[in-house]
Amino acid sequence: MASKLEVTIETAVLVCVNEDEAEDQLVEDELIGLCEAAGVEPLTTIRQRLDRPFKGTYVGTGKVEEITVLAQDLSADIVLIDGEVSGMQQRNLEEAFGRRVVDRTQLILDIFARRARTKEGMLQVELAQLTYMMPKLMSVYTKFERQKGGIGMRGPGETKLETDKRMVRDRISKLKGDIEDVKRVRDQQRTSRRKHPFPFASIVGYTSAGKSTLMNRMSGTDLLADAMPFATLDPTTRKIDLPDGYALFLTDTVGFIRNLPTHLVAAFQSTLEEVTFSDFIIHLVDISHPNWEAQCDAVAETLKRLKADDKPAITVFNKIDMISDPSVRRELVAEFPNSVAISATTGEGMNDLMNAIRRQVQDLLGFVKALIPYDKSHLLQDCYNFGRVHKEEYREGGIYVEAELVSEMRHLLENYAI
Ligand SMILES: Nc1nc2c(ncn2[C@@H]2O[C@H](COP(=O)(O)OP(=O)(O)OP(=O)(O)O)[C@@H](O)[C@H]2O)c(=O)[nH]1
Ligand SMILES: [Mg+2]
Repeated sequence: MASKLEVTIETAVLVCVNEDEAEDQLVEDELIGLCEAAGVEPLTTIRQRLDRPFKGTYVGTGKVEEITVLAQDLSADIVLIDGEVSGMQQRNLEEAFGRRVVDRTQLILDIFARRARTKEGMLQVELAQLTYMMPKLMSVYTKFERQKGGIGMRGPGETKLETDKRMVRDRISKLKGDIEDVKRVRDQQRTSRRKHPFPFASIVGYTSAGKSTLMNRMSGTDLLADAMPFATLDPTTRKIDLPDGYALFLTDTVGFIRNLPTHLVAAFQSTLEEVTFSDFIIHLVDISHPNWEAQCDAVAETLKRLKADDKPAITVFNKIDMISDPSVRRELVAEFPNSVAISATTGEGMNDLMNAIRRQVQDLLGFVKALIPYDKSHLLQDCYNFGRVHKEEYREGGIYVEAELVSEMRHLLENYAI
């Protein structure tokens, strides 16, 4: 890991474009949080209220001038735009500002690049970066061609563009191949876990909601939990024992954010599959955050993009230690179906959460009565290992069991069911 001293800090003028005045501070705070995580030092923030960005320069002409002067006065290294900027807009703005322009997607990709530790993480980040940069690259070249275009110049320009395009494309397809290999390993792991018929659940939530803190509390892991956004990149799965002999596999994974870049979701498909393959979802909400409702919406939106929005979900209001008024949590829990309130830090409410999860697991289990032939008696052991056995009797035709089992295990007993 690079030491703090080696990290170069770039200074930035931040540009926030949003419609709703009430959200100004929250939008700015979130961008500042992302800056900290990316090693960017914010100097000042400029705002423009727009319902949609200008086509050519993202912000209006007046704003472009204002930013140019300010960036010059403050000797900012970069101008950071809180949105997705097209290649053409980026080029126009860089020309006007006389300095580099970085957009929100690039900033988030940069944080992911810093956080990536595993091979899978690094491959996914590089793929996301290249697919995001590709069209911008094209736009830069297009301009180059236009400038140098004309008799005698077109050939070399095009050749260089073609070569570079091919190089990026080759690298993208190589990355996709490598990710496919890593994905195969992950699929195998998942299949082998599926042989243990415990249900699967994922903790999802807005970044910094406390997912890793909760995972650490529930499973005794020592995952990095940090106030900075995107502390977690790679998913971790652990078996969790529940009250009354139930159990499940629980995954802590990457956090969501509003306007999560599309390229990131696409490149992180194999990581996010942990969510897609879950039997149910534990949606963790940071109730101490002033914008928690909008954060919930952003999570719901992302789950929809992952086609995981129809899964059963438990809503878990976290950080209740920060809420002094106990009536607030009572009202919330009453208002939201299948919800509990906890503090992952102090452990308050953990019994309620464990019971809610147990109920969810119970819902996934089915009651089975079967007569297992004596030569298949290992199946009885499986029932004990992977479910809940209520009755066991040694009869003439075999072992009679009554048990609660997940569907995979019920399937194994199908032939002997009574
Ligand atoms: N007061 C309080 N702080 C909490 C609680 N749970 C988590 N935190 C803090 O919130 C911050 C984020 O916690 P994490 O567990 O890293 O959150 P995460 O959801 O895993 O975040 P990412 O992996 O970055 O998406 C840390 O500083 C935690 O100490 C809680 O119940 N109460
Ligand atoms: Mg985390």
